[in-house]
Amino acid sequence: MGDRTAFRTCPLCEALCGLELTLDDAGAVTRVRGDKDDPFSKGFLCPKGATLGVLDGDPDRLAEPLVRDGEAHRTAGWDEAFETVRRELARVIERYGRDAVAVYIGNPTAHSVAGPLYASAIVKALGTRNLYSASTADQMPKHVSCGHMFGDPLAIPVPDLDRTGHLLMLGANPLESNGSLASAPDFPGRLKAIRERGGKVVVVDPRRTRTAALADEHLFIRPGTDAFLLMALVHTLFAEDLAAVRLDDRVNGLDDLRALAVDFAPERVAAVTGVPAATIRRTARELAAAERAAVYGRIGTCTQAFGTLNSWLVDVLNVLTGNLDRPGGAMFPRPAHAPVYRRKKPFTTGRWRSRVRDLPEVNGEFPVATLADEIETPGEGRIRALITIGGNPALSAPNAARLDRALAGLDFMVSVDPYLNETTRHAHVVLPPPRPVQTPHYDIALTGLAVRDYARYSPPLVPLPDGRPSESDILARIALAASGTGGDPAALDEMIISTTLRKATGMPASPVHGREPGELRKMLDEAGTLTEQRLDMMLRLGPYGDGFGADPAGLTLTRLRTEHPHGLDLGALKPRLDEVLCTTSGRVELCPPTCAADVARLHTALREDRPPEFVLIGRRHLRSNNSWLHNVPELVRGSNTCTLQLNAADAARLGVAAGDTVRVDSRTGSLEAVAEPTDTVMAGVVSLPHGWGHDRPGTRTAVAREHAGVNVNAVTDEQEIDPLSGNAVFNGVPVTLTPLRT
Ligand SMILES: Nc1nc2c(c(=O)[nH]1)N[C@H]1C(S)=C(S)[C@@H](COP(=O)(O)OP(=O)(O)OC[C@H]3O[C@@H](n4cnc5c(=O)[nH]c(N)nc54)[C@H](O)[C@@H]3O)O[C@H]1N2
Ligand SMILES: Nc1nc2c(c(=O)[nH]1)N[C@H]1C(S)=C(S)[C@@H](COP(=O)(O)OP(=O)(O)OC[C@H]3O[C@@H](n4cnc5c(=O)[nH]c(N)nc54)[C@H](O)[C@@H]3O)O[C@H]1N2
Ligand code: SF4
Ligand SMILES: [Mo]
Repeated sequence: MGDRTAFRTCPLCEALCGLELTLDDAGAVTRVRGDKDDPFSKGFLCPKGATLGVLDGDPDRLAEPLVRDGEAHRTAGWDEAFETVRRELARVIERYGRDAVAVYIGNPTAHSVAGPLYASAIVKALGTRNLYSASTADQMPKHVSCGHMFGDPLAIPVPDLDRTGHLLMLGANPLESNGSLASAPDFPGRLKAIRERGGKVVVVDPRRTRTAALADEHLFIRPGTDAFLLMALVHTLFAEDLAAVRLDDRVNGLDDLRALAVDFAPERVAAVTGVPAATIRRTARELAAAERAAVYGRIGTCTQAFGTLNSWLVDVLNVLTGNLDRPGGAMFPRPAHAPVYRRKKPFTTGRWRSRVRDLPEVNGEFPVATLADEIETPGEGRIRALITIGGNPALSAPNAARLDRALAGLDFMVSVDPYLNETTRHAHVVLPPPRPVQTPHYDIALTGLAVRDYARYSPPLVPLPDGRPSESDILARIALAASGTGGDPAALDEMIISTTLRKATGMPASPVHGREPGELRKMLDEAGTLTEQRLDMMLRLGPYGDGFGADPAGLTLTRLRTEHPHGLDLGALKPRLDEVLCTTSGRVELCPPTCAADVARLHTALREDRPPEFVLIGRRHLRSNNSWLHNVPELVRGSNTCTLQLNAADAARLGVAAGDTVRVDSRTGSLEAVAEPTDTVMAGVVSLPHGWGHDRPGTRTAVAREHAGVNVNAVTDEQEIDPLSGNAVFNGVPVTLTPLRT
């Protein structure tokens, strides 16, 4: 046979790059290149994608389930593993009730087909309110602000990078992260192109990042103070009569917003933000004057105490400058698999509340910041069992050291994860998903955030050995175990398919209205596995779909796979506010009462501003990926290190030199890190990357252990959250520094 070439989407980050893989006879990946024929990524590849083969063949990747015997894990067969899950979940539910079982869903689940298609079935089958995910350590504020403004927490406008003439970017560093909540392969190239066509890029960040260095202008900002800056920009637009709302008849709350912003003149916020008043005014004027502009905020603006206010004000600026839903502005992607005819219920939060801290449910979830409370606090409804799916909260959650201890006390834990790591070492059963090349790929979550409408399906390149379940099978079998029925996972897919088709045929606006569900069901058979049939169904009901034959030229999974193996470009983003809006008023809520009420906290903070001497923020590295790529030798070389960056003048004052050890203390804990003085970090700010701390006993990641680093979340605080979204606060954590000479 010899080597063969195959194509697929990189599953590692949000950029959706196409890959060209070379595989040998045995199915091992021997080479990775960018797929030149992918219409979206056009051959772009980053260092992480380039090592997908190494990751795929990592000897530490689990091939079989593990079951815990005392403190150690042993290999087990799939039947034994699933039977243990069924038995132990049943035992906990019978003894303590359904809320005693919690689910934690981690980041890679947003990059898989299995996660979006099957994880909710597990939660439903359990009937638990204890759902947690990495979303409350990430983008939940954006869901909440979009939910309040547009009615749908998934209606997130993205910057129309390829057509904008002016980009104001806060708390994002796409030169390291490759972009987030804005899927754009070769994000750096797209930024350069803005400048090349005469546009302007402005970056707001407490560090002079690689992205800031590429931009026309970089504004240093004190961590956690973006809401003041954004309010002052809004203030200036009103005060100087620069607001040019284009969607006048579609917007509510303009006067309320103007009244709210009155108190935030640039002069009032200059000291707290560190941004001079004249710069704020100029920034507002330039934003208003630009013919096509977009404001974009990312993780730096979400993981702070004012996360929801920031996320809201970013889109307020897009509306006020006339740039929402317009080419070159901030636009709503139209993913091929999401039906547009479905009417959604207007967004609300707090339909139920958490037991210990009385926190509102948001998007059906509780904050990961309260997971340890719910495990540790005695009483009815206490969490006794946990299912983790592709997550490493023992490193990623705020005050992770506490959560790590809490996990050790669970009656039962099962993890769907390819590694025995800091989190899964606590699991009684570990169920490993197959290798990436054995896994189908379609970006259900991320194509809804892409800067062009785009679809690509990657079938598995290497077949699974007999009896080896796919990740979809694993999740479906957990769902069945949770429901107490056991049996054939196919029954779950059949149920979801028949429910969806029945609903679709009953909806007047759907392309299959009035048709016979049974006839449609048969048409899915040719798509392949049940997972593929479900994808086929979604595509055919979607905005570019064939409507089950209604539009013979439309999209099906088979067509996507056979006619577009390198992916299908569905064009630039299109104005579609009408399709998206589902507020009760039918308008964009520019000043939602919930957000307006939270502005009181800004006033309080402005009055009480006595900044701590040092605050901690995070950072990302191009060759890292949260906690789980540190086992790839090629990625943990060179500059990808877990150092404490601090301002060079601060370091000199403290007598700290490069390479010295510094102790970092906070309310919750303490850690020791190696100092890296630099003038890229502003005075009073220190920065540590997250996802490190691989020195725990009982893990099986040999390379990561040699590059252990320290866990920044030993000093972040689970009691500090953004109240509207429950999101964790990772940026702006007050810390003290103590030099420890080595
Ligand atoms: N290489 C790599 N890529 C990744 C990841 C990774 O770990 N490594 N993780 C992926 C994930 S899960 C996500 S969510 C995305 C995130 O994608 P990005 O949001 O682009 O992530 P970061 O690179 O952390 O950039 C955040 C920036 O916010 C700045 N910042 C910190 N505090 C503040 C503040 O208070 N205000 C402002 N304005 N800025 C602040 C930081 O200095 C940092 O430069 O990246 C994804 N891509
Ligand atoms: N201090 C601080 N903390 C942070 C952040 C920060 O900026 N600063 N960022 C936060 C953000 S944005 C995020 S998204 C979270 C991430 O938090 P988590 O999602 O909890 O953590 P990850 O490190 O992404 O863990 C991924 C896990 O999934 C497993 N995995 C990899 N591939 C697969 C797969 O195909 N299937 C399955 N089932 N599992 C797989 C890995 O082995 C690993 O155990 O961290 C948050 N924590
Ligand atoms: S940018 Fe992201 S999607 Fe593209 S190759 Fe790198 S890790 Fe993969
Ligand atoms: Mo994230």
